This record gives sequence, structure tokens and C-alpha cells, in this order.
Amino acid sequence: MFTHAIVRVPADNFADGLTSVELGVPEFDLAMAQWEAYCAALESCGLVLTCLEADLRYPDSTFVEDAAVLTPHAAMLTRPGAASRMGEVAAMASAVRRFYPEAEEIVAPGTLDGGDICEAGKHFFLGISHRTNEEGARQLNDHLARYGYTSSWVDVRGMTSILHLKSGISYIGPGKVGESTLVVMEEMADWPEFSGFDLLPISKEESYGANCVRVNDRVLVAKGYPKLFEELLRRGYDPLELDMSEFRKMDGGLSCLSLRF
Ligand code: CIR
Repeated sequence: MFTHAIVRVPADNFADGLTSVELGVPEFDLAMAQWEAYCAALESCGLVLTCLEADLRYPDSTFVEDAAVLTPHAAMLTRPGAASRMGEVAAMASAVRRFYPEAEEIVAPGTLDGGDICEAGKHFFLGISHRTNEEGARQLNDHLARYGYTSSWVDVRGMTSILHLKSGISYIGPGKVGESTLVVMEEMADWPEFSGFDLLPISKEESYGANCVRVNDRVLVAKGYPKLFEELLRRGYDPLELDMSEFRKMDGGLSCLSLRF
């Protein structure tokens, strides 16, 4: 069960952040309304929010997931792979250390974005991407191992359609029927890394939906992916839809707007 989450108010210049998609410029007021609905959804799942202030120096800083990796016992502050985002970690460090005084840090030459790290019970998938390098993954692996977690690497550098590993996969645990499920983009469904998991494959036209988040009894899902929504219901999950249109324009998904612990 999660009891807390860290979020960060979108900065007014949110639209100046990094993006690789051509979906237009996000509308700030709509992004704020979507972010507020997202925060309210976390609260409705029972989480107490720690909310960091907006920072105009870091237009991408609302995507807090990339600045830390939190588990029930271990916490790691990251060293984001995009130079423009490295400074986001300072404010995150103060917030994280209130809850995890022993939090460690990824150090150079390692780089790591939390969006590449997928927790699946006692196992972690560590994505090697254009943001997270092997040294960053090695440092996190060593840290997690000290707390009894195993990890394996998943190289997504060849997947041009996704920024981070978790843009393509999400672990949503068990529903009311069936096994613990890994939601996975169709293109990755036959990857040997994921054999042994009960997979919920996402078709190409719904691929953005692959980034969803289990929060206690609910699964937060992006609005507009009806096949995924129906399949979650069929498997005994309780999906909660959120409109993510403005964050999607900046390559952001549901998971990246919070750190849950
Ligand atoms: C970036 O390119 O870093 C941001 N515009 C989006 C980050 C999304 N983060 C995530 O999926 N974990």
C-alpha cells in the first residue's frame, strides 16, 4: 500500500521543456486542470501529497518521477540523462530525505531517469535508454541488491517510439482474477525479459496507454484507450481514467507526474 506521493506544480513555462513528439504546444491552463485532477485522484486513493513548488529554471520538473527512485526501504536520487533536467534533483533531494534520511545518489558518469525503472514486486526492470546509461543502471542495481531486490536490464535504445522503459511497460500487480500483470506495448510483448509474467499487450493505436499506474486498489489509466480500459475491467482491476493530453505533448505519461511510496 502506498501512503504518500511527491508531486510538483507545473511551471508556467512547462511548454519550453523537452519533447520528441509533434502533437502541438500544450495549453497551460488545461495542463494545470489535468494536473489538479491527477493530484485529486492520488488523494482519492488515500495518498498524502508532498507538493514541490514550480521552478521556472526547470520546465520539465513537474515530471518528478525522473528525479528519484523510491521503494518501501531504499531511495535513490537520480542523475537525469538530459542536461537541462539535472538541476531538478536538488529540490527533490530535500523532499526525499525527509522520508528517507539514508537516500543515496547516482553519481557521474552514471545517468538515470526514474522513468526507466519499473518495479515488479521484488524485481526491478532497469531500462537502458538514451537517458539512462549502463553505469547508472549498475549503480542502482547495487543499491537495490543491498535491500534484497533483484534487477535485470532492458535495452530500449532501439525503440524510437518511447522515451523511457515505462513509456512501454507498466507493472500493475494482481487484479481480482489472474496473476500479477505486466502491461506491455505489443512490440515488446515477445521480449524474453518479460517471459514468466502475465502480459496485457497494448495494440499500436493504444500504445500511449501502456504507461499506467497501480495505486492501491485503483489503476490510473490515460483517458481515451477503451480497449485497455475494458481489458482491465475484465481482469478484475478498478481503472481510474485521467485526461493526459497536455502532458503527452511533452512526452509525459501518468507515472512521471508523481513518486509514490
Ligand atoms: C523529458 O523529455 O524529459 C520530459 N519532457 C518528459 C519526461 C517524462 N518522464 C517520464 O516518462 N518518466
